Amino acid sequence: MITFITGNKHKVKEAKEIFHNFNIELEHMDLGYCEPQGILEDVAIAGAKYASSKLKRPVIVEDAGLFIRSLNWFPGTYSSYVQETIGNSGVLKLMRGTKDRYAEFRSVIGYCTPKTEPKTFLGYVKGQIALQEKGDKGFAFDSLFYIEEKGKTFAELSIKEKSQFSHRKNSLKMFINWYKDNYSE
Ligand code: ITT
Repeated sequence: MITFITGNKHKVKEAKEIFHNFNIELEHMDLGYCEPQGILEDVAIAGAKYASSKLKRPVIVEDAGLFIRSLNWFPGTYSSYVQETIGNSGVLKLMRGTKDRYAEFRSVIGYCTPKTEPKTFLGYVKGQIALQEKGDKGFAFDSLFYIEEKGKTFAELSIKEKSQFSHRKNSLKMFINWYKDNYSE
């Protein structure tokens, strides 16, 4: 049994979809802890360590963000603050007239048990910042994140479709593979 610590209900839905095909039980808990600001890996390590020692059980946490190349990879670790302040329309304003619209979503899973040091797993997905928002599924930056091969934004995909190739799918898949190899009971 793994406990996923997050305050974001969308992440829980996506993680459940991804864990669904594997034989690992996932429960969800919101500890409401305050995240330190920093690179994704450090945030995930600190969160996983804190939660596993507090709950005395194995946990995963996730730190994710949107990284836009022409903005020097902003908002990155400031993604949730940017989402809450300027939002998607603010990001579109920052990108006005910009030709290079390459962006990545990155996700780092931090895993920790009370007896072991934290481990991290990084996954990402490549996309483009759309010229305008499209789609009403998903959350946060999803309506801005355009996937060329699909001809759609993340917000035009169902959770099932998004979870086949998302940053979250890629980081969780790495975690699950490692976990199965190391903890196959
Ligand atoms: P927890 O830390 O409690 O898990 P959070 O929402 O604060 O929840 P993060 O710090 O990992 O999560 O994520 C930062 C922000 O990045 C998040 O609030 C969204 O604005 C954005 N984000 C992350 N993954 C996303 C996704 O799949 N689709 C759209 N936006 C995403």
